[in-house]
Amino acid sequence: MAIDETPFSSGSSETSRGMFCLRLRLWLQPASQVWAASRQNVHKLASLQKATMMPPRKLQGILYPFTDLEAYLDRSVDTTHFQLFHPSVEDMVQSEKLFSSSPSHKIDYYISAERMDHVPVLQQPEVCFIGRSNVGKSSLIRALFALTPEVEVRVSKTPGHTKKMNFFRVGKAFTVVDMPGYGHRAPKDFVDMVEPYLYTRKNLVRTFLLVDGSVGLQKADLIALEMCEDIKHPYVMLVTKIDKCGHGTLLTNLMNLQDVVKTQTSSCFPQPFLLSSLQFRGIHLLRCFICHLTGSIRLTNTCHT
Ligand SMILES: Nc1nc2c(ncn2[C@@H]2O[C@H](COP(=O)(O)OP(=O)(O)OP(=O)(O)O)[C@@H](O)[C@H]2O)c(=O)[nH]1
Ligand SMILES: [Mg+2]
Repeated sequence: MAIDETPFSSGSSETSRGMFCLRLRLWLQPASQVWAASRQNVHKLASLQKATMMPPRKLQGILYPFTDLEAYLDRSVDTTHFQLFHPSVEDMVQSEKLFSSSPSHKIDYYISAERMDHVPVLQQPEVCFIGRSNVGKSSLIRALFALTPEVEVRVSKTPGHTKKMNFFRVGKAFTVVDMPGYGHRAPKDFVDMVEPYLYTRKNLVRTFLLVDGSVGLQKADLIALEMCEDIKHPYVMLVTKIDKCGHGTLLTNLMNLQDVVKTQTSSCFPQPFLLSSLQFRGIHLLRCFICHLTGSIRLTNTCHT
């Protein structure tokens, strides 16, 4: 079945949005009923199938969070970079399957490591999540794995909760690593632990650097950014907790971040990803991006990564 290249281009009519939802439901029907059957107590927005029950405009904001902000931007602002990675919903459906556990594709917590010599040698591509304590790394990983609630990812209001590098296996496809945070109440050996990993990990395909969208870039974030630049390994900025502030604050913080990325970085992907783990906004898009980066899916749309 064919789909529009930009399923929710801004300014699309209610009719086309309605058609889109209908097509999406049709897609999701035959295969997904099987893999959705065993999911109890899963957040209703964790799966695309359930998300499509939302009104079209709301669904658009969940799948492509930037479209919600676009209306508040001056027309003179070039928004190309904010939508470089803009997969079709069909691609998101494919990615969702990778984030769903099955007997032939097990998703599980694998191991925790405190030092580099505890880190397992793995062949599959790996992605890791770094950022200040409390920025929402573990919550984000928990949202990514929400379709497999048996995989326990611990989160806490108290900064400095994650003390070790926690490895999660996604079948044979890739590994996800939750890192301890830096800054306030960071584990003492953060530098001994995380830096060597980032500098030497051979199978690391992407580092995700999280910043809190409700407070914007902090001094500690700029230090982390400098470290990522020094490593010269590709990384991506993720803007978390977008539900916590109004459009004005978020846009100011986002524009400031975009300016820093543009003027001070060379290894950073130009598109920051907007996320709310609480409301599942941007989670489907990020799942798809991870699957794309790790070579786990082939996109139907061309994109510029
Ligand atoms: N409103 C809102 N709160 C969030 C979001 N993501 C995380 N939080 C909250 O932020 C706090 C910290 O979340 P964690 O995921 O534990 O943060 P972390 O980055 O893993 O923290 P450390 O392990 O200490 O480095 C918790 O109280 C979460 O509920 C979000 O998208 N929106
Ligand atoms: Mg954590």
